[in-house]
Amino acid sequence: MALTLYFHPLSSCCHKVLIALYEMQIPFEGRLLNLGDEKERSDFVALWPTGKMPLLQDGDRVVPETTIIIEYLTLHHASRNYRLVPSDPDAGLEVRLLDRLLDLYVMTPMQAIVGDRLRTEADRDPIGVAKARSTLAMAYDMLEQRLAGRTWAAGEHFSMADCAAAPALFYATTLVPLTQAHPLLAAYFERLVTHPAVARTLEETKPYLQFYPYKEAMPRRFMPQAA
Ligand SMILES: N[C@@H](CCC(=O)N[C@@H](CS)C(=O)NCC(=O)O)C(=O)O
Repeated sequence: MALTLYFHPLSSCCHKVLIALYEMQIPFEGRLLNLGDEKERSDFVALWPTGKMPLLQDGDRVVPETTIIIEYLTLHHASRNYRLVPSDPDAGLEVRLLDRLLDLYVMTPMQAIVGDRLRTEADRDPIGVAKARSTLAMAYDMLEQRLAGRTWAAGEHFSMADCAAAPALFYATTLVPLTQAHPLLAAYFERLVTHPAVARTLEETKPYLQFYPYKEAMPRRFMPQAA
């Protein structure tokens, strides 16, 4: 039975798993979720109570959480040539560390800032947003140091950590831009966005970017009208 991925094309978390699927060349059926639709949301919550996407379904098995989905795909569906989590324990640990750092200190604050903009004025949380911005600045400095001598986030090979990095940085850099203090991170970002599995994901995102609340800060090359 085919793998099914419940996803939305604007969602950074969904991008993380889409990049992994494309990178490992694993066929799947995408099920576009509209969580604004009450019936769709309740059906989805019945499948997975947090209501968070993406969600992978493999026959009767429901696999949640981006990191676990990629670990699962690596274990059960990847060919030996496409391992996004290395089987060597120490190399695997470094990939998992970078994956955590990117999810917790780039993806999460980025989502907090974007989510805040979607609220009504009265419900906004300026202190939370300021904290999220300073977390992003801290994470950029931390990544700048980690990237010394590396091609990809965790070393020489494209890994799960890069699947996390690409969408997180794609949106985060529209909120807190990279500066001259981050030459390694800026060069890494360029490697990421031109990597085929990432470029394909970003290309598929283009038609939806008009709904991104900070679209005015998105570089033109990522927008649909760019040649
Ligand atoms: N830790 C989760 C985070 C998932 C998550 O936050 N998903 C967001 C989209 S990026 C979502 O489902 N948002 C919809 C909502 O919260 O209603 C993972 O890595 O899978």
